[in-house]
Amino acid sequence: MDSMNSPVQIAQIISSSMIEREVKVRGWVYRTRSSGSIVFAVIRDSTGIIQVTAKKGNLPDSDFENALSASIESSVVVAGKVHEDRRAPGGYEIRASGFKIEGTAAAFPITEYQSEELLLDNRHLWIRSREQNAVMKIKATAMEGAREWLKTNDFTEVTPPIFTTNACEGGGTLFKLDYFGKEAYLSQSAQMYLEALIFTLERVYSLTPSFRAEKSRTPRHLTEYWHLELEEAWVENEGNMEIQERLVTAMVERVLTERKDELGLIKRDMEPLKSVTPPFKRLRYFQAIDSLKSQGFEIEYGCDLGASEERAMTSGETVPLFITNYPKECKAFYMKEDPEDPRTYKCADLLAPEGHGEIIGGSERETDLSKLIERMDAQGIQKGPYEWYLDLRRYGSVPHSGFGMGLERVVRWICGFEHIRDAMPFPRTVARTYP
Ligand code: NSS
Repeated sequence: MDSMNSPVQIAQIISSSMIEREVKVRGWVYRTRSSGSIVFAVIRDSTGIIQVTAKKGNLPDSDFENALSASIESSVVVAGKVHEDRRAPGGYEIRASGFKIEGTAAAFPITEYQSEELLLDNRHLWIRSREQNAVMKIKATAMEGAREWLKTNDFTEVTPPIFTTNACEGGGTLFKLDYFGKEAYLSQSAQMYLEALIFTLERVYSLTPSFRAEKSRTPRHLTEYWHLELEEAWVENEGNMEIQERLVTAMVERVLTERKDELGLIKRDMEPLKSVTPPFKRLRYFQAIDSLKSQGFEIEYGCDLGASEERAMTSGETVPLFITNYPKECKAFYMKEDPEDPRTYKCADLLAPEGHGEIIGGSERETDLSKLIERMDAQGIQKGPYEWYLDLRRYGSVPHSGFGMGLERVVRWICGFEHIRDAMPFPRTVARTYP
């Protein structure tokens, strides 16, 4: 068998007519059954599944015994001829002339109906499922769509640090660590470093893990997530929103073009995604509160929107929605005051439609040094660790804006999942760091 043609991927067999061709595939046993002299084994590889039939007499006896004994998730190398078979998954099967076992699998702990807990405990094995395979491909394609858009729009990718000594998004959600006897933190956001980098590169982005020590056990919070952050010199809040809507659209379009099969496999209705095109709707925070009040929500001006409020704002929508001009008390000190409504900042959160809620937080940045210092003092923020940040306003400051996108929040929406952990191969939540 080793002397045969080089192996092909299962998707190749299914997409191009390889009928009557001798092929070799390498993969894992997805399911198997036998009726005495014939074994039906469905094999999966990274690209799909295909049925292999091994009939006693058509392959060496020892290979037939291999086919008979290969347990679920054993790794195998199979050779044979491709036949059309309407009853087989994908419409083709391989009639085996060789069947080797590479690595035998012990009784697989995951069977058809399992509790969520057991699946999470066995995440290292559950990621082999076809659904998880599809999600990871969708996520990778969304990132590719983003990177391509960023490249064509003159953004330079940069690599900010993860160890930091200042909080970007407030001390309440910082993971503290002992850094050779001094206190340091895991980054919540690369923003401040990106702000420094625009003074040399003008338009920058980074994709890094961000860490939030939030004890929120909700379907949209992770303690570690992938954060796509952009920062743009010479761009004001409106331009920042235009960049967001074009970037999000590019990501969704790329997934719709390249990942139809995967979206189908996870049973995602693709119609709502097709209507994602700029411009996205814009609503001021105060209008949003009025609309929520008229829907019966007990909410007052001055507090951030919660998950149920965000759901109510977007559940009937298919296009994302910007909520702009949050009151200052809701948001971080670095945002730019809106001269037309100084109660508020020139900022926007982008809410994903179909009830998914916030996927991006962004703003124009305050360039007035005295305003920054005033706010830090009022909020009791020690200026020492931020001196370098304040320097950015002292040496050739320019108007600038930026934002951060939670990649798993975006994938959760694109996939139509209830829980954000399904957008991460090894999710980190308040309750879980294993496996
Ligand atoms: O806190 S944010 O709203 N904003 C920032 O961190 C800014 N400093 C980003 C910037 O302007 N460069 O977080 C941004 C996004 C937010 O909209 C979510 O999509 C995501 O980061 N995010 C999270 N995703 C998953 N889990 C958690 N806990 C989480 N927190 C924020």
